[in-house]
Amino acid sequence: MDDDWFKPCAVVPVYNHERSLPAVLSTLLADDLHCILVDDGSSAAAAEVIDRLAQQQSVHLVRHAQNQGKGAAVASGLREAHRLGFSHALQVDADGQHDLGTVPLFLDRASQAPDAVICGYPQYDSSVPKGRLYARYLTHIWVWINTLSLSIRDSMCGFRVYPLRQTLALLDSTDLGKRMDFDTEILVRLHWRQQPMVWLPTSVHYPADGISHFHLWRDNVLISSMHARLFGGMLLRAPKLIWSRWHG
Ligand SMILES: Nc1nc2c(ncn2[C@@H]2O[C@H](COP(=O)(O)OP(=O)(O)OP(=O)(O)O)[C@@H](O)[C@H]2O)c(=O)[nH]1
Ligand SMILES: [Mg+2]
Repeated sequence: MDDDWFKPCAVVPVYNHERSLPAVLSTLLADDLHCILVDDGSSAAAAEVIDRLAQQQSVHLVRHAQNQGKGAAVASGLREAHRLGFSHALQVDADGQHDLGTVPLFLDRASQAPDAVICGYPQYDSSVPKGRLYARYLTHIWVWINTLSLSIRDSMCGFRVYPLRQTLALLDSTDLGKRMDFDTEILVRLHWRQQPMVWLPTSVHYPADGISHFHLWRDNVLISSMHARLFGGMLLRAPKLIWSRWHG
């Protein structure tokens, strides 16, 4: 892990999650990670907390003057990570839902498979809202169709390690969804590029007083149109996808 070429950092998109962010950040810093916080146009009160946290050593801040969406925030963070010379970025949500005890394992896997995206797939406890759980199945089915494969186990989990060179090559060549459609779209498009992926289970907990900014209507409409767009892309690539399935 301390090889010269392997330089991981963490990228944390933040939109008004100032209550849960301090604990997330201190866990990442305790793991010796540089952290890039992306304030995605948070409220003045949240921005104040973020500013204070960003004064610590090893913390970098990127700020969007206006809210643009989780995808846009992650993309800005990945670009900043690459600019700062990191090789990999662990993307973690700021809402404290993920078990950060597995961060060293995710990084270890990334150092062993440096071209791969290391993806968490969620293990929910009973705190998960059932509606959200069932809605994910619709996305799973679309992802299976749009990749002509079952290999993406979960495309929505906000806990993964991106290899930056390969990921930025994709970001520079395609306009990806800027909101909650991003997490799924980037994995499907990386799969189309035959990017290796490693899957690790990760616990997800919904705290009783947690704040979700998922907009039921807006985000579901965006997610549906993303699946439709990807369906068109899959049809164009179907011969190649089928070929690589049987010969790759
Ligand atoms: N929802 C949302 N989150 C954003 C935005 N910009 C950055 N984020 C961050 O993206 C991460 C995911 O946001 P959440 O609201 O937890 O969305 P989610 O995890 O898909 O939804 P839940 O399952 O309800 O938690 C958090 O770290 C947010 O702070 C935005 O515009 N909207
Ligand atoms: Mg969340």
